[in-house]
Amino acid sequence: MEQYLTLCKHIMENGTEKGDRTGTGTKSVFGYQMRFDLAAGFPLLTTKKTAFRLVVSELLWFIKGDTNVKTLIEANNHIWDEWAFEKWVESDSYTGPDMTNFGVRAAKDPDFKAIVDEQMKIFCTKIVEDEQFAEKFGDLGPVYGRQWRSWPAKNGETIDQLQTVIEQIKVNPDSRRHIITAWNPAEVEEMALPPCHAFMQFYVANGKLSCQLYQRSADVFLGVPFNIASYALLTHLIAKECGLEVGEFVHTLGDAHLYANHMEQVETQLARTPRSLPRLSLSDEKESIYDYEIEDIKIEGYDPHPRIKAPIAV
Ligand code: UFP
Repeated sequence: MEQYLTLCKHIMENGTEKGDRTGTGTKSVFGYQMRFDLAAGFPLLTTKKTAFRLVVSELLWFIKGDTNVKTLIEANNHIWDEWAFEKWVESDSYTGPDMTNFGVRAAKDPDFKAIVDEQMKIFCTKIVEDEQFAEKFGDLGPVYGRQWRSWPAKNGETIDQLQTVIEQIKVNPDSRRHIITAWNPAEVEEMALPPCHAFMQFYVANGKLSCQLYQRSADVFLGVPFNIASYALLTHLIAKECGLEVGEFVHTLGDAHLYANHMEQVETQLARTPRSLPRLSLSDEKESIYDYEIEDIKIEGYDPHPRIKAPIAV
């Protein structure tokens, strides 16, 4: 994963200081590309422990077309909590302490963070225990799952982009139209977070399936390691279903940034030496990409350096 460390160094050395929506401040470059040979090992970061189980449960959630955090919370995956929580605390139903700008405030003030954590716990419990609450506040709007599996078409029907791509890879592998886009301009306003990994294309040559992703906005310390693993996994799953080997994952970034409050963590990581990549192990019993459950997808031989904590910008 030298590619990833090179990107971090590149931003540290060449990035422009730039304000951003979250008010945190970043160092940023525009336009960058990394390539990962998926046959050479699974690209899960070894210079810090990265929670593969979260990658798996989130990807299966996308693949199944789900957009409600309930499924993730039940799988003990809390990566989307903040965005659903935000909708709740801004609504009339919320009666707890003031949560205005909770992300930025919690990052600066540990006492306030404890209050946020407590409200977040209440939120997660309600999502799991109260079906109506989950329906109202757990749904993130028409995010990835909806656009991948049921993009609303003009005639009132929906388009299953994922299924179309899989079918086309099987019958027409040479096509240059193996595209899935999550960026739906008509619905961006309704989404809790407009898609960051917005547009992907698949490519078949020499019996191998490759994938290129265009990611418009990339939190290089916290988000990107997940995004790489997620698309590598998606490529493996589609390749398996289509009877192909895996080729490359090409990761193209738009605004690639390091948040101002991640700099120390990045330095820690850059001082570490990468270790050999783990391998992916997929259950042989699943016929279709839609049948996988979390326990069917495992990573083997993963021996990373310890985890590095960093605050997330909401
Ligand atoms: N982000 C990622 N990867 C993701 C994801 C979010 O890096 O998969 F969902 C980061 C990028 C950015 C923030 O720092 O989240 C989104 O903010 P914005 O919409 O302002 O680009």
